[in-house]
Amino acid sequence: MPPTYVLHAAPGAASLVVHWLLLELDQPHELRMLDLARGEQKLPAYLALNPGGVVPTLLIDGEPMHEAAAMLLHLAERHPQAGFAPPPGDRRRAAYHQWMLHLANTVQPLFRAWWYPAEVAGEANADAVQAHVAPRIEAAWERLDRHLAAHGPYLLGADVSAADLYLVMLMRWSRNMLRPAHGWPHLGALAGRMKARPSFKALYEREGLTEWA
Ligand SMILES: N[C@@H](CCC(=O)N[C@@H](CS)C(=O)NCC(=O)O)C(=O)O
Repeated sequence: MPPTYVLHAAPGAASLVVHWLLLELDQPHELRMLDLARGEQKLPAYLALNPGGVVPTLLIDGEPMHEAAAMLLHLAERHPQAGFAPPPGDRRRAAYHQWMLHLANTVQPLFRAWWYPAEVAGEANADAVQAHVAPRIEAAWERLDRHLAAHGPYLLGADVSAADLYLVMLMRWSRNMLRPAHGWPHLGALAGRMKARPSFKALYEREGLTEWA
């Protein structure tokens, strides 16, 4: 029997959070690592699975799915016993959707602009784009930190959810910026707790990561 879940990924990329959730959910899966520097994500066979030419792509029983945030929502709901998503009717459900969508619509696209500034305004304006984006990322950390201070320690309060995994992946992406997210006290504390989970160690081992351990 082929595995139910096959994740097309690259070390530390947006696939990381999906990989992390699969580990947390204890779901058997196959990882197919792509070499982004060599452009494997733009090869025709991969574009047939993910027309955007980006990672991740998750095959579920052979059916491709794209968008990391959608995968988190779907996986957390498909395996409710692990408690990574408040079920329908739960009073925390609105906040869960709010933060998942905030991370997907607001924070992650800022990182896309940070990593690929030429996409926004051409190679000649890459520095200007980064200079403009960095304070917007910092403003996002400020807002999230204030939320955690008032309503934490996790995004939904007392219990961890898929949104926390997502937030910590995005925080990781800021590790080499002038003001990395972990410098905000409540965000730093959240990252510390999430990094202490056995799944984080397994994730790092499997993706061959060392930075920000
Ligand atoms: N919205 C997409 C964005 C995915 C994305 O931008 N992935 C990056 C890595 S973090 C990528 O594949 N970059 C290679 C490229 O754009 O060619 C998602 O969340 O799945």
